[in-house]
Amino acid sequence: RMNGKSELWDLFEKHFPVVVNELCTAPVDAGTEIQWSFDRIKDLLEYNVPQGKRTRGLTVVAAYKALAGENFNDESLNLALTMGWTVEILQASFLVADDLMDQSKTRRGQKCWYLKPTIGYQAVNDSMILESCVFTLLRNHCRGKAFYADLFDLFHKVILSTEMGQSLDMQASEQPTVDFSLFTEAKHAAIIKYKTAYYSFYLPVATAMYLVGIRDDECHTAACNILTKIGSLFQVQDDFLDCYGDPEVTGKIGTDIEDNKCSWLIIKAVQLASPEQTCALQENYAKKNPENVAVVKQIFNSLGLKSVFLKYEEDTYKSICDDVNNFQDSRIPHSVFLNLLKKIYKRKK
Ligand code: GPP
Ligand code: MG
Ligand code: MG
Ligand code: MG
Repeated sequence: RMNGKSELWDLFEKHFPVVVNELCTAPVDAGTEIQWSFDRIKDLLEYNVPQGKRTRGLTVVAAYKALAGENFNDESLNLALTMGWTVEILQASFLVADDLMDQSKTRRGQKCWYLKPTIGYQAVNDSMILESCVFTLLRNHCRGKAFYADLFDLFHKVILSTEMGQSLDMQASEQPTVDFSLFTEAKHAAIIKYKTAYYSFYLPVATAMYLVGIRDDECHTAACNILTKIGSLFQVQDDFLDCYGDPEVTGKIGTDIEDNKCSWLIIKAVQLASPEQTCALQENYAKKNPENVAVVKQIFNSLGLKSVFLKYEEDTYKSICDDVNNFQDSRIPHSVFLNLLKKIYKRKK
């Protein structure tokens, strides 16, 4: 394909309006007033859900295809497509709230939802609406099926993990003063595993596992260990791209330095900095002024953080490949993990 997109992408693309239609069709007895609210949800979904890379949603469908074997049929493929968009809607719910909390300006190449003139703090409610849409879709499509309770528990647990990770992330950054002693590797590892890895990598694959009836703890734990490792690498890349990514490509402008984030880059910088550089970092981190941000970026550059990151990315990639090779359960082909890993390795967006 010239545009690098797949048949799966087309199939998934076509399914989005089906999901929107389902979520935005008012019951026949709904009054005209609440009809307005349904129309608004349509705008909310169309602005915030389909513009991303769709990695999480496509992963549900690709993993379902890889795992289904003889269970594969059009009806269950349709369910996998719906669950793929369910995960993308959950992601949108997190991003709408995250951009407000991080005071970001752009997302996926457009203005953040909360910055739209008619939205503002309504974004809080809109994030909650998006989360409710997740459970509407689960109920509409899975109620009465053997895996309903498993999926319900999975989504609920993963949402709470993400929220706990987000609160660790916010707690570390909302300190009244800059205190790098709070930014430890262990804290960073917990932040990224909880705020990103579970929902971005374990959730899509676990959803596919439950859809095909793989529900034992041993298999879920083993898969989760590898998938959260991939997810943690993904968030380290996100931390790196916050400073070194091209906003034209990532679709977002970094805010980690301004926001006093416990990011991979600042942890590495503090480890490598001279006492003078540490002082300068302390004076210039967590300030909105572009001149302060520039000083921080200059120190990052002079410490060679780009190559430190590239080495980390390569070493982690290899270590995850070893983990996949040691993964024994034949119900999950190694390609499920390796395709994800390949997709994110050396990513620019
Ligand atoms: C990514 O952090 C983590 C999330 C988007 C999860 C948010 C969770 C909530 C419960 C709201 P980030 O701020 O580094 O992402 P980005 O760089 O995309 O803004
Ligand atoms: Mg953010
Ligand atoms: Mg954030
Ligand atoms: Mg980020």
